[in-house]
Amino acid sequence: MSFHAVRSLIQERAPKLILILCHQNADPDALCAAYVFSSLLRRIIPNTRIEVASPEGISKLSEALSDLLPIRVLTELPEVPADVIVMLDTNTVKQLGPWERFVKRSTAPLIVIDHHASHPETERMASIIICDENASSTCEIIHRFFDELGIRPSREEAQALFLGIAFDTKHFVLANSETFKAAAALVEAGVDAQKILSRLSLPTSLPERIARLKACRRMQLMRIDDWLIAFSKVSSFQASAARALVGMGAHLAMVGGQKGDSLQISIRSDPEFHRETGFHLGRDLAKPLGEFFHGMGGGHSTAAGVNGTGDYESAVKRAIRIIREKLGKKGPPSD
Ligand SMILES: [Mn+2]
Repeated sequence: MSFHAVRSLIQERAPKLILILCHQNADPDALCAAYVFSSLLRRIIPNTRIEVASPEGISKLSEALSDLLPIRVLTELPEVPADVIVMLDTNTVKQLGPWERFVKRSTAPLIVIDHHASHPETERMASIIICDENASSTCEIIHRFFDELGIRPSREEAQALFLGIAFDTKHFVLANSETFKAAAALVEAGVDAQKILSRLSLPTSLPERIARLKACRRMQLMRIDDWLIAFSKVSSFQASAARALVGMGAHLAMVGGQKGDSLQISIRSDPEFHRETGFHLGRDLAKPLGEFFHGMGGGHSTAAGVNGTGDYESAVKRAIRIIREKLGKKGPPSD
């Protein structure tokens, strides 16, 4: 599927309102993709109303980039129904939180553009899916649309695409050759790489530092073969805490948070673990955990998340079982 399919669908439908949705707490990749995709659509259908929306708002870092992203982001759904819905950087409707039901009920065609492993439920719902797991970011996919159309992004568009790509690749650490080609083209289009990269780091807040340190203190460590698996629990900043545990030496870290019955889990692994074992966090761990806890899970090979109903302790037990099974029960587990 390519951008031409998107263009045909939109031209056929002649929509009055196109609604572009980002996941909850929209990160720079989602938001930059939304900005550039909406401005690309404006070139094709200049008189159509296009709105960008993110349930419950965008991330702190995304907010800090607002001077580079001249768009309004709605945190409430528009008062009139959308004729076409676009979901960006979002592989399951669950990531839309309170808007999940709205998207499920809507009869408007759904277009999904994403770089996460696509979810069967999303595949059933979508009219068009442009999903490439090899792309570093949704922004890298959006950048390809310019090539397909034979047009160049403006400096503002190029800056936004560069931001999204740099963010999702952790400053190009996770980039592949295609990513670098895209980055080179964007620099060619006027991006000052150093200046843009400096915009991607925010000082770590005190609550986040505390969460990371608490996660270390509460950590349970286990060893399966030569792999070190860390589990911990904090009430917020689970993703940051999981990253911290991997940074300290865990091959895989799973950090959960529980509010009442609802369970939120972030999982991270280091690239070596994925390379050597083929263990894909999104597919092999987050997805089955999400199903087990009556919620949803998914993500990338080395970063994934789960939302569900249940308690943290049973999630850890379940996760250990899944990891052991997948790693082939090669060696005796130990503390
Ligand atoms: Mn992304």
